[in-house]
This record gives sequence, C-alpha cells and structure tokens, in this order.
Amino acid sequence: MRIDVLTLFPNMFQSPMNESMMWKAKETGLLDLHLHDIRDYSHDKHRAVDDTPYGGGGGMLLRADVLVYAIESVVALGDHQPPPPVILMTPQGRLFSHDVARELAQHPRLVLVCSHYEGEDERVRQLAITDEISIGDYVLTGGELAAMVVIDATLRQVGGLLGAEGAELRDSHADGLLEGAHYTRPPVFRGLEVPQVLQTGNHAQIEAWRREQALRRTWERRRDLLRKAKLTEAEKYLLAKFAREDAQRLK
Ligand code: 6GU
Repeated sequence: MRIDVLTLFPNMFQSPMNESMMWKAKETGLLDLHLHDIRDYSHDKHRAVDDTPYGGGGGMLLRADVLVYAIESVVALGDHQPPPPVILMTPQGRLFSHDVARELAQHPRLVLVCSHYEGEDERVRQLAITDEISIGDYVLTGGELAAMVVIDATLRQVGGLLGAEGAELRDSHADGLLEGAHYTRPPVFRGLEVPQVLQTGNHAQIEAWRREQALRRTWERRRDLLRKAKLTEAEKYLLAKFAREDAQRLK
C-alpha cells in the first residue's frame, strides 16, 4: 500500500514509522510511505503556509492556495485509477474505528493531510478532500499523531503484516468484542496461577473459555460494543448470566 502524508512536520514521523511493525512493513514492501512537507509547496519567499482568518477571531489558518496545490501535486505523483482517497485528519472528521481501518486497507493508495493551527481554509475541503477522519473526541495540536494511528491500524488489516496467519482476525474489536486475558510462563507468579483449562491442551475447551473471557471483559468494560457484536444463543445466555450475577451482587 502506498501512503502519501502531507505535513508541516515530516520529522515527527521518523521514529514511529521506523520501528517495530511499521519498519517491517516498509522492509517487506507492504508499506510505501512518502512524506511531503507542505512548506515546499509555498510560492512565498518566506515559505509561508498560513494566514489570519477573515472576520477575525485569532489563530492562523492553512491557506487554500498552498494546500490545494500541495495536495494536487502529490496526488499526481501516482497514476492510481481510481484516484486515491484524500483524507483530512481533523477532530471534525468521522470517527476512526476497526471498521474504518478495514475499509481503508482495501485501497492501494491513500493520501493523508495533516491539519494544523486553528485548521484550514474551508475551500481546501471543497476542492481537494474526499474524506475526513478523527481518532477521538479530544483535540490534538496537529493531525500527525492521528495520521500515524491511522497508518498503523490500517496496515494491521492489510494481509501479511502480522506473523501468525490471520492474527488480525483475533484482535480486539475484530469480532466486535474485546480480547480476554492471556498468559505465558511462569505457571505460578506471586501466587497467581495460570487458569487450569489453558494448561490442558483441550483446544475446544480453551476456545470456549477464551470466548467467555472476551465476552465477560466486554460486558464489564464496554457494554456498548455488545449491541453490535454477533453472538450465538449460548453467548446470549452467558450475558444473561452475567446480568444475574451483577444483580445478585447489588442485593
Ligand atoms: Cl485527526 N486531528 C487533530 N488535530 N485532533 C484530533 C484528531 C485529528 N482526532 C482527534 N483529535
């Protein structure tokens, strides 16, 4: 997958995109990452990219002429048909999620635009942006960290990055549930024992136990996710049991 990022701070990507899985993704050719400094597209002798807003109000905005020229130049570097989505990273965008990551992973190329300052001239959206993404309901000083979150989560959904075959299918959220507990050696640590069932080698039993743990954790922490999760009758029965246990505790 080719990803082009437009940013005022390309150096912010250096360490995060060159360690661990992102490094591996680049090494194996899964990720073809291109960083573009928006400032390089300014026609101004001071390389200015921002200006004060019409109507006042303070703060600075990215100029439409600079940013649209930058985006159109970068899109033209590839010859992908249809042209890639051009995604503005902004707290006003649609909320990023596992499902959005899977959707983005279907594209051979993405262009991510990192906003900064108080935002950008509205005409950038009208002329050059096809999608807007936010990674949560809080405001970051710029879109760079959000872009890195999107790149990481999206690449996880492109087959071949994770070592174990289909490991992405077992992630939290892949089936609408959080993951349950995991254990490795030692079998007893400070009096805490690895659950017996995991030490039996009975795979059917282990799978059932794991599913129940995932269900219990989701029930305890993110009940909102259960509304969308696909559950079997047996799992719905388990949820009813959790609810009864909660009710017992309250008595
Ligand atoms: Cl994508 N950008 C900024 N600046 N803040 C955010 C965000 C993006 N997502 C959540 N907060």
